[in-house]
Amino acid sequence: MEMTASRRRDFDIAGAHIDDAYPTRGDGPERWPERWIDRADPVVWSDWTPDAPITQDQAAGFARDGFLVLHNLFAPREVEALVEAAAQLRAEGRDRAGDDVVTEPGSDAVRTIFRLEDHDALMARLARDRRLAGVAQFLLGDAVYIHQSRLNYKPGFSGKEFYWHSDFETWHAEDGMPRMRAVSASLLLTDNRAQNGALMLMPGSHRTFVSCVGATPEDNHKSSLKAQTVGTPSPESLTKLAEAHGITDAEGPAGTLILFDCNTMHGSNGNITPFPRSNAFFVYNAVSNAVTEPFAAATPRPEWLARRGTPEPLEVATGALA
Ligand code: 6CS
Ligand code: FE
Repeated sequence: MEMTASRRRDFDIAGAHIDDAYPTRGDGPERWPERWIDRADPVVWSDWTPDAPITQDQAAGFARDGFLVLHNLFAPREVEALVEAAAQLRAEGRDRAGDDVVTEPGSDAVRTIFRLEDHDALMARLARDRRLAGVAQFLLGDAVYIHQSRLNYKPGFSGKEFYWHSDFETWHAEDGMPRMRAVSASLLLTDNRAQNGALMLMPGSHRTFVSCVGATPEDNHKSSLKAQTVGTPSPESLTKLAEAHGITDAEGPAGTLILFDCNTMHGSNGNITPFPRSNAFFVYNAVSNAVTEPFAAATPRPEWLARRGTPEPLEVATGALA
């Protein structure tokens, strides 16, 4: 099927017809105004049973809000080992300065490092842990793999904001993720408070897909990971969503786990406090939802941003990390 530069509608791959349930990033306001599309996918893809890795209330809360904050899942020594591994990765990242190391706008302070499980054994073990991957399998009702992972540092004094966005809108448009069957797990490695740029989420916003205006520029990720502009809702939409759903600060001490649906509207403020805000972030995608061709970009993003090809299901591990 012919793919136009900025967007693709329905298309066939190896005989399987894939339709675009969430068209976005049209060519311009006159031809493609911003629109709200009702979510066409379940939020929790499994029925709860007593052997589920989260309680029935937690599962219901995730379905209702599109996120769940879990405290005290990790022992202090596990958190210490992860903080140490993150510091090591950051030091190496500074020296490595590869494409998969993103710095803060206007400085060389490390903002994000990608593909944690490829660079550190403890992060690879964390990625498979039942408290993350096991919960993701339950929520997504399928075997899972890591679509993307990253260490987010929001340094003290200079950490910049992440503007409001739906991750799925980007993963659908630029990576080719067909449906809303992915969940992010953010493990806090420092205390995250509203004052130092903790994640803000709009509870319930995951049920609305905001189809954004504006075609995807070439190599968009080279700027969007520093400051995202394309694929973000208008101030009018964000106002309506915030008025309807409110805004929750996902705060907690190091070791807190935030799970959020791929389409929950979220963002975070800058950090001018002396206290860094850091988290290890794993995106779990259902094996049956493996990425295809981008739905609204001329070329797919690099592998360090989105795992491509036939996914290898993760084998869930139990027991202490360290
Ligand atoms: O573009 C992405 O894939 C990343 N960007 C943001 C701001 N959140 C999701 C994801 O890690
Ligand atoms: Fe995000």
